[in-house]
Amino acid sequence: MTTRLTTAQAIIAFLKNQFSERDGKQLRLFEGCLGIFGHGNVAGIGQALEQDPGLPYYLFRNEQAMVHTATGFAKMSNRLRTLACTSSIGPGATNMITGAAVATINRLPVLLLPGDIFARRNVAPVLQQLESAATQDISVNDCFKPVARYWDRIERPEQILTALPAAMRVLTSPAETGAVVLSLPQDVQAEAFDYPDSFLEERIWQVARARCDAQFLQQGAQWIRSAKQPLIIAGGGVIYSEATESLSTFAAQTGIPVAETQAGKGSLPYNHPQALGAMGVTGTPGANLLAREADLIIGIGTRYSDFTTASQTAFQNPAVRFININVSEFDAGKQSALPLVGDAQMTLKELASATQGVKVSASYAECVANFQATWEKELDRLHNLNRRAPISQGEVIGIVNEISGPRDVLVCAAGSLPGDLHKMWRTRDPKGYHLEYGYSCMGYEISGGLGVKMAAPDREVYVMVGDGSYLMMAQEIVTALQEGYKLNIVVLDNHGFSSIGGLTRACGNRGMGTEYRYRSNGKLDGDLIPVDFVANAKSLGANAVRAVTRDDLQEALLAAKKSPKTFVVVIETAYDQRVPGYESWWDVPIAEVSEEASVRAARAKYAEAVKKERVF
Ligand SMILES: Cc1ncc(C[n+]2csc(CCOP(=O)(O)OP(=O)(O)O)c2C)c(N)n1
Ligand SMILES: [Mg+2]
Repeated sequence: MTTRLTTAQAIIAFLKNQFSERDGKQLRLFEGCLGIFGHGNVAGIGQALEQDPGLPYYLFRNEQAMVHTATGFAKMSNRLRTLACTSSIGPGATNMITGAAVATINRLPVLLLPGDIFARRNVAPVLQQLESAATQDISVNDCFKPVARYWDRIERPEQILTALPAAMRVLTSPAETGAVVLSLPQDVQAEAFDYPDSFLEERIWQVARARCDAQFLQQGAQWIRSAKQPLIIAGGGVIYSEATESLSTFAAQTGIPVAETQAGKGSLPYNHPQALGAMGVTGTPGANLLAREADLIIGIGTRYSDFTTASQTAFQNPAVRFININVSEFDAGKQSALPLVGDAQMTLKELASATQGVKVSASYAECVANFQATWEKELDRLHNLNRRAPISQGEVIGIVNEISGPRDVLVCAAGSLPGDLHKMWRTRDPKGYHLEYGYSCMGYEISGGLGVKMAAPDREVYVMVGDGSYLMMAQEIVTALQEGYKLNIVVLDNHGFSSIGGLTRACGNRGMGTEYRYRSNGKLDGDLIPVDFVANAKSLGANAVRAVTRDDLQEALLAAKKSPKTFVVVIETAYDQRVPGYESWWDVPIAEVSEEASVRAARAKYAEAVKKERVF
């Protein structure tokens, strides 16, 4: 039996019938399709979506942003469901490339359906077509290739019979997932074919809990037994695998302390006895000092980014060894580790039974407890840093943290906030801390936050966003209002790039181009440019207020909590009242020669620091 459908109609009919299943729990793989129509998709995918409301359609304002929303949705759903994204050809398509990179780098599933130039070719060059004198087999959509985990161009309607299942396999594979791109030539979208009915039936994609090699597991248990100062680094994989309880049990049973990466934050509640806080460049003193001395690092679901390894200076014990628990063989092999290639939850359970009776020394346990207590005191100091307007970013974080509920979600991505949040946010729920820090993409905050809210409408979502990121991408506030998804957005206005301004000064420079100032006498160092973020947010339809003091901020956040619609709180923060770094370093190469003495001094310090970088 077959049904005659256009390629686009068949794609939509197929997508609405896909499910994921893990631990016996079934979810619709695609909760909807986000999009912006143009001539490259409106008559194909657009026609199919209008005809078949089985896959709900959400109109967005910017294609990059809609991919962020899909990514936020997938991350909040522990990669068990996502959203599809449709764009027109040309600029609509290439606007999604940054979004695809975010998804792939963070190992999060999104399905992108960019329109493409005619497969038929006779009318080329069509509007928005990139031409090549060397081949007719190229379009701007080829730019997706390096940022996609699966990329395909559908030049005949029957190709989706094999392309779609391949795409679904990648999306639902914990080890391979990322952006999947199916390029859809405008003419092929509208072409009809007799699709077998079996192709369009419900399919359930089982998400496996892979077990690691039994012998490797025994070897890992042996290494743990003989370790004197072991440390766990918990990455995003712990949370995606829903392994937080297994980790909590394993840490409590063995006494091994746990440091968290940005994606792994929330693996343990902040007050768990083995929780050491944040690892790496944006880390806490306890995590970084113990990492430096550790003889065994157990990395779970981490990709060991330079922020985690402090540019490979974090682990200084000459005898340090690594055990990596990871679904991806690629990540498991990093740091020359003993690779336990398997699901985090499953492997942690097996490791817990293989290490029965193992316990860290009393002095090591005491050291962990002391670090915890000292850090709580430091947090109190940071929460009360300035007390006068403009208040510090740390104070804003403390107040938002206090007012948010235990199940609410904090969303952030770029600027100086991620580093401060990583250290300071007291996470109480495994899904309570949502940082896009694989790509740290300015503009993810509000659009990604919308995806979080779509995935968990029963939780309050707190988007913390710098003025720079807000100015880059705030337009999805309109989409949030359109769909009735309420966001609490806190805009921290420090008149520019506090993060990069600090960085360039640390490199011996004077901060050129990192503050929002008028050009004056040929330089960008005139008066500050006043931007009325409250008026801006109101003009989009949101509720918005300006807070100046700590009390204002508290009051505004309480009003936001009660508000049924998206609420924006704008607060000016001190540009240079910053949370310091603790016991870590980040490799940002400094000019080897310069006329500036300050740059030469910074270079000399850099040349010393870089010597600590290790190759494993
Ligand atoms: C899309 C994008 N462009 C550039 C950067 C580099 N970058 C990182 S932080 C930053 C400044 C962010 O400014 P703001 O949002 O105001 O945060 P602040 O640094 O003031 O905390 C820039 C330009 C980036 N991460 N993403
Ligand atoms: Mg700023």
